[in-house]
Amino acid sequence: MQIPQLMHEQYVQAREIIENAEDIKVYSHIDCDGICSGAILSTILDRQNKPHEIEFVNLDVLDDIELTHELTIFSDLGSGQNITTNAKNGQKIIILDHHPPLRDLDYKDDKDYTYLEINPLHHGIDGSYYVCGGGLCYFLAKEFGYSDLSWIGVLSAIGDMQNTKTGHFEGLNEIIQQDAIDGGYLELIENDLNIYGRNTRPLFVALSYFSDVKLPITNNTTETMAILEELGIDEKHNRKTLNELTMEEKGKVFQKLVEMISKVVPGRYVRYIPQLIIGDSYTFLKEDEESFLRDASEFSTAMNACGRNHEEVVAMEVLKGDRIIALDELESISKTHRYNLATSIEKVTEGDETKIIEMENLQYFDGDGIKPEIVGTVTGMILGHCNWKKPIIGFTQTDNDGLKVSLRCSRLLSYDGIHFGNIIRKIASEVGGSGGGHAMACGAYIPIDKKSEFLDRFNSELNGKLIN
Ligand SMILES: [Mn+2]
Repeated sequence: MQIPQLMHEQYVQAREIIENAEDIKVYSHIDCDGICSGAILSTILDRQNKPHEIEFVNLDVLDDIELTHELTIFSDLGSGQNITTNAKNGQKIIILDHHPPLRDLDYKDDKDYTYLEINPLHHGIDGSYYVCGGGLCYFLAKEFGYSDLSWIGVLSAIGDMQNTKTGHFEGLNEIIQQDAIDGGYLELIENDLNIYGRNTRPLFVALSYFSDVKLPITNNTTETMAILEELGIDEKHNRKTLNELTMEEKGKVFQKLVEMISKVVPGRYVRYIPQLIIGDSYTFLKEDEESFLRDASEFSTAMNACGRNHEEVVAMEVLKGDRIIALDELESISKTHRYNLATSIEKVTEGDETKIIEMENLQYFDGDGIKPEIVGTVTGMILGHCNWKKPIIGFTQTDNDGLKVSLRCSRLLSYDGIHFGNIIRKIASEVGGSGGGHAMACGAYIPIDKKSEFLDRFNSELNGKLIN
């Protein structure tokens, strides 16, 4: 895939607008993709000697926002919000977003302010799998000649789960990936053994987090150690990481996992097993060998940890190159974040067995006291403690007396064609809330008194759709 001609012309225009602006504000989203977008834009502006303000925000603060600068740039958000309501004569707006746009490509015509929206969906390019916010910002950087930022574009796409459908990057993401490889920033190993924590977690720990299917090794390091011993890998449990394994050793682990998973999944799921444990791995070659920044998945987790704790600027400074002060802060934020996750998970899984309630087609828990920002991550981690054949839904109360709902499920269910993001959007709106997201990781906000109606409707919606 190439950048369409019209889209390329938009990038040329965006560059001109930026070169001619002196008073600039950037709004970006609070997740890994948004933080990467902000870091790329901020680097462009620094290199162009353009003083600028940058703010990471939730989508809900954007509607009818007051524009207070000569040029306002929105990245990884803006397309779906009413950001032009208060645009004044002579102001300039640039949007770089991959979410469904409210406004058409010709919206800019006959306005007394400058409006430029770069959105792949205006050009027939899928924004879920072919390019995300950070990628769109990278192409702007490339227009300025800053191809060295390609690796941040790759990181944003990992964080945005753009490769979940096929396990590989496609479309415009493939161009970014190639730029990063050509520049010597990225090593891509296709069809590598894909287990989270390849660089920092001892393999026996990393394997114990396997939760797409409940295996003997799930949450059981005694069992993972026994298996590695059986395979003749890391026999002394000397905390070898996946990265330190030879290809032959990785092959043995792969075989063993296939064998274990085959025993517990129904026949129709067997063909999806390799997808669960094989995938492309991404290594950032400029990072220290032992650093958690070296593996793209681990790097993106750290970015998200910052987003969940309103420390996006720390994450952005690390991306922009500060590997001293900001990196220290990033490590301490990640550590606190992991502690908060662990204590939240304990609350739900330990002691009273009845906290995870199973219905016919789903299971749920009340995460009272769990911060809304982390309930999604917690829900995903609880999947390893319950029935993988059904989705798990976590609830927690928000500040304004609503309920935040998070859903996670085994990747096997999404490979089988269920898109929970679409289902949760429908059910949430039926009970007066709103929601959406990915096939296997999504969420919603609903009125607090609608919880049981939401659960009943969701449960019926899934009739006949899950594994029996
Ligand atoms: Mn995004």
